[in-house]
Amino acid sequence: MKFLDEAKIWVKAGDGGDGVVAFRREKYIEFGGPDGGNGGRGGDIIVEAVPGLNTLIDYRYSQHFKARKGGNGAGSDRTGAASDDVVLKVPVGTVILAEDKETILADLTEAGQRATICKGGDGGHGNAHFKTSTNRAPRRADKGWPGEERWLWLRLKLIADAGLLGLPNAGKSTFLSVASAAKPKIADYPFTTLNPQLGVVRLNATEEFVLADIPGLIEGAAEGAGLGTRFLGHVERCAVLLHLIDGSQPDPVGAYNTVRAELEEYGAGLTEKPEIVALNKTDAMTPQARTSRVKALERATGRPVRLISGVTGEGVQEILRELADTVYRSREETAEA
Ligand SMILES: Nc1nc2c(ncn2[C@@H]2O[C@H](COP(=O)(O)OP(=O)(O)OP(=O)(O)O)[C@@H](O)[C@H]2O)c(=O)[nH]1
Ligand SMILES: [Mg+2]
Repeated sequence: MKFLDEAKIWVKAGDGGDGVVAFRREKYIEFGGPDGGNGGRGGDIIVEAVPGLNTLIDYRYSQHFKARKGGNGAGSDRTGAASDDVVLKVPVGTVILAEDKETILADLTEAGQRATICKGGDGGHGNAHFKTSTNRAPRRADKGWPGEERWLWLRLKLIADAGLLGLPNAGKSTFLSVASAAKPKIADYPFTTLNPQLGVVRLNATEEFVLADIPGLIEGAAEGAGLGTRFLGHVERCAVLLHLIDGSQPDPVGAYNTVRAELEEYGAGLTEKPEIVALNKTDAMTPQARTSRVKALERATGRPVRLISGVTGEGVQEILRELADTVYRSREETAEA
């Protein structure tokens, strides 16, 4: 299935049905009063997060959604039928933004969560409604009220507990493939990963968390170089970031700083998130390189640096444990807040 994490759509709620002018006409009853009914309500536009969807691709092909007009009123005080709401199904994690792409109308983070984005118009009053002691035969009936309409942006921010970061080729997808059952594409060229991928990491029968792999970042990503930073939206909700650095390359500190500078440029609080730093591909390093590169990285980052290898599995279980503990701690903090 193709992946799409942004879509612009136009929605319009149903107009209200019109009220009518009608008078009671029956044999033997003279001057039967007004009995024109009200119009029915137009349908709302509702957006609902549903499980099992993980892309907005459906909204690439179909971009206009309209709810039907409410039924018109009728004689004998009959109200028009309300029309059905239109429910747009989106993946869990979808943010609904106004046309300015900034104003958040709704953030659907749980399956089943719904938001009414446009309200249907009320039906117009029929002439029965305008009857008064001084005007017993009103000829006034109102048209239905228009339904709201607007342009919307749908933006998917995947819900993952932990996110993988690093330059292209750092070994992010390899790590995801050994930590979970996910089967991301892996290759020795940059930008192998073109779309975010999620995997469920199962530590044991009761402990699991969701890990996200996103395309690699390069210098200038925030200005659009490489695949840019747009995929960072998918790690915005993560409790912890795992920053992987290719230890088989000579300048791990430069690699670390490049990625951090892009996070800084992107904003959204990513640099304040808990980060675990790991020097990857230890299997491809000499013992001297291991020692000197870890030392250099620890000095530059001011924190401990893990040594791992996605290929041999060295250090992988330990780091998954550490990620899980950070995720649980953050879940507890959110629960308390
Ligand atoms: N020796 C060694 N090679 C590794 C290790 N992990 C990944 N690689 C290799 O490094 C290359 C890149 O790996 P990927 O997992 O595709 O890297 P990535 O970070 O997902 O790259 P992008 O998707 O392009 O950002 C592949 O050739 C992998 O086989 C490791 O632990 N040791
Ligand atoms: Mg990859």
